[in-house]
Amino acid sequence: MSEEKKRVGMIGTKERYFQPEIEMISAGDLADLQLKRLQETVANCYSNINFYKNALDAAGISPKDIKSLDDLCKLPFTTKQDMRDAYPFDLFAINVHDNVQRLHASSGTTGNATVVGYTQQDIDNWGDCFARAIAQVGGGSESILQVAYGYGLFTGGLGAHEGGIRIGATILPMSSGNTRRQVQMMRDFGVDILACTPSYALLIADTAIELGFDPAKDFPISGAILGAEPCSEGMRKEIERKLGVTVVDIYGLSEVMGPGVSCECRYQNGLHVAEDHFIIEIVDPKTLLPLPDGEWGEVVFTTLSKQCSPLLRYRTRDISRIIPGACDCGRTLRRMDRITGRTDDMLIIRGVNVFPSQFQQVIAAFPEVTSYYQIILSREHTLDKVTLNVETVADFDFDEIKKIESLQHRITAELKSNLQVSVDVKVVEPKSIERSEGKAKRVIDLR
Ligand code: DLL
Repeated sequence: MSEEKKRVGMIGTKERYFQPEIEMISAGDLADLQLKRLQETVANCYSNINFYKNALDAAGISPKDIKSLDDLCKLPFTTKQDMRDAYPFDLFAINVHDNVQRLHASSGTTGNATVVGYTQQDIDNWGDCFARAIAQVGGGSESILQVAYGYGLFTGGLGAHEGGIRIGATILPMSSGNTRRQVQMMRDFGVDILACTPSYALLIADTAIELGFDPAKDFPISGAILGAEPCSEGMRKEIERKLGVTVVDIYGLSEVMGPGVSCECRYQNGLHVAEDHFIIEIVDPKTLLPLPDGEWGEVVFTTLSKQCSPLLRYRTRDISRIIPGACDCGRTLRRMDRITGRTDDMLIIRGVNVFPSQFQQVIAAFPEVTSYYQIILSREHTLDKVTLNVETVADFDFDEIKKIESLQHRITAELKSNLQVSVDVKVVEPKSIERSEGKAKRVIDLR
């Protein structure tokens, strides 16, 4: 095996899902590929989607004006509201009765659902992106992949499933829920790769331990592909320790493609974006001007290969940055940092902007508490009040009031000094915070 391949961590038959022609593409070749695909995408949008024809006409741009990648910033943005307004199929470039193989939709809890269609080619590309993630944790055609993301309109389950098909793994399509059964099959079937949300991976690990197993020793599982919600470094380490796995963070969103838009490599130092399928930009959320590499802002994606639901400059509302420089793994696809929050789940606590994930980072430094936490927002007179419930580890002596008070006091002080916010910290008994089988509900707003 070449030194290069050793560095990217591919061994044996697993080499088959390392695609050096893409994953180690030169900057020049990538720019050529992206420009060609961008031109095709803009032409597809203009000819087949009224919304984009009108938006491009209004901006005075025609597809032939896209002569270089620098012209990207001339294109209009697309927002979630645009997608909602297009419900159900107005942003499709293909008639839903023609080559559209599958529909996915985001939950419509705050308005119409956003609906995305996939042709067979779109699904194959998606599978390709997820398969790269499976390879990152050492998976290959001989793997048994347990998919414990929810199946259905949510893209987690079927996205991971497509990755499993693409790489030729044996797929265990558990979906989420029935956690004891997840543990039993993980053990009995000799699962080596798990795909689910980080909070569910932790629940699976804790359930296995409760049932008397030590998955890190007793189970052959060795890799986990976790995403769909933020996961602090502390929580990642806890899952890695309890399950005996390498965890890679995978990112995606239903509007753009579901899981696989970007994914960490085993160096766990940022998520390599599938730049053959997407152009990433980081923009200032206020001015919407592109920001240089290294600066934090809103993540914007333009799709490059999607046939049914192409998107130009989709504003994700997620906050991240491009990590400057090359990754030690040798891949050249650029890396985005882990998502620190969203422009719209930002909490403003007495004038201070904080993201739920920042609470997670602070409590991760306290060995007395677990990674389960909940932020409760309420109103006292006219002021917002924030209570942070944190749960102690099982061997914490919960009868010692002094110990509880001291812990509460220390966490409160740490939050104050790190985040400049005053929070009522409430230490609660083990297992009293509701467990989640999908994305955890971290914030409860009672205001
Ligand atoms: O969560 C798709 C997905 C499924 C990604 C499985 C990864 C794994 P949505 O339900 O549309 O799609 O939610 C998308 O979830 O805009 C982020 O705010 C958040 N999110 C997704 N992945 C991550 C991640 C799926 N790795 C929204 N870290 C996105 C932090 C994430 N947040």
